[in-house]
Amino acid sequence: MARSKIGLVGAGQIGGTLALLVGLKELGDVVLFDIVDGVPQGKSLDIAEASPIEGYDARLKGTSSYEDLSGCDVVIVTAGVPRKPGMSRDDLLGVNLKVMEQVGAGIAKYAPDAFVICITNPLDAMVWALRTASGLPTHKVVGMAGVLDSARFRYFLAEEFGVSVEDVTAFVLGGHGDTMVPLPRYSTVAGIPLPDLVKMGWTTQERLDQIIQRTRDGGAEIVGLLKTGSAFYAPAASGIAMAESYLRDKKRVLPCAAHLTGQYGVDGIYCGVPVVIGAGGVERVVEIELDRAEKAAFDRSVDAVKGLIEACKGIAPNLG
Ligand code: A3D
Repeated sequence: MARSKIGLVGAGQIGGTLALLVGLKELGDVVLFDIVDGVPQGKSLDIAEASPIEGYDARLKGTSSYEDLSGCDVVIVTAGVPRKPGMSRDDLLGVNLKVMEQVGAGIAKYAPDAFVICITNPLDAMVWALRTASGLPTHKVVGMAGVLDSARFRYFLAEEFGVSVEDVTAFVLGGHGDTMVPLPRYSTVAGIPLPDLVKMGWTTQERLDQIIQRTRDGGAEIVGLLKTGSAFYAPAASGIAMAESYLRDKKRVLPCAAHLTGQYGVDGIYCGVPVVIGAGGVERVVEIELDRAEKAAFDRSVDAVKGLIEACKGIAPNLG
């Protein structure tokens, strides 16, 4: 069977890490695309030269030509600019919207059958813009945010409890960023929900609230430490988990920014919800019951996403 072909649009910090992970996991051949000539070519060659040491077989090609995306099974988009200290994700809107229009047109022309994962911020608005600009079916275009947000939550919880990250599951809903909604009652250690762990004396409600806030601020914490650029190792690992679920038809249940058509009372926008990703793309949206407080928090998050999409339509009316 021919190897899968994975297009990575944006060869910056996340794009380069994605290419390395595709190699290490032998997910397929890589086309690394960027508008800055030399960068995708240089990174591809560097990663290819690591393959004899790590023992992976993959062809890697760096390019500035959209034509090279022809026949891609998966395209992961990180093109755009990342945050600098003091910037919110939303500050990136105008610049990255134009990038999504270009990238969407390139995907429509050369890789219309691909499963497309958007990582560019502000995520929930950019995945909407990318889907609209590309015209691809909504179940084939999805945004990465929840996998990263829940990984951060899981890591902090595992640290707090002194248990393996493998045994901690976490559930987050809503938009990426400050309005993200972690759901403690659906987050567990080996199946034991967090509120029960508080009752068992494993932690206190106060500590749990601090961890939730740290999760919400997870991106800013890294931006503040790095001072230039934003997180890239964990975001790349998150994108790869989604790509792998599609390519290997694993049908993993992952929190992703998915196009909603009435689920959770939301219609026509992208928002973070648990979905099943398999060979059919987004095969199912998992809709759980929310209590009153959770629904209110989710609705606030949805309103923030709607505001960003309206701003996009103001800047680029053709996307409306
Ligand atoms: P960076 O290292 O700057 O890479 C972005 C790359 O995009 C650069 O190499 C640019 O040359 C390239 N680029 C710019 N315009 C275009 C274009 N029109 N076509 C093709 N390539 C272009 O950034 P990064 O890799 O650190 O981050 C990439 C994006 O991911 C940013 O928007 C971040 O804010 C976002 N991000 C999202 C998350 C989420 O959880 C959603 C997490 C971390 C970063």
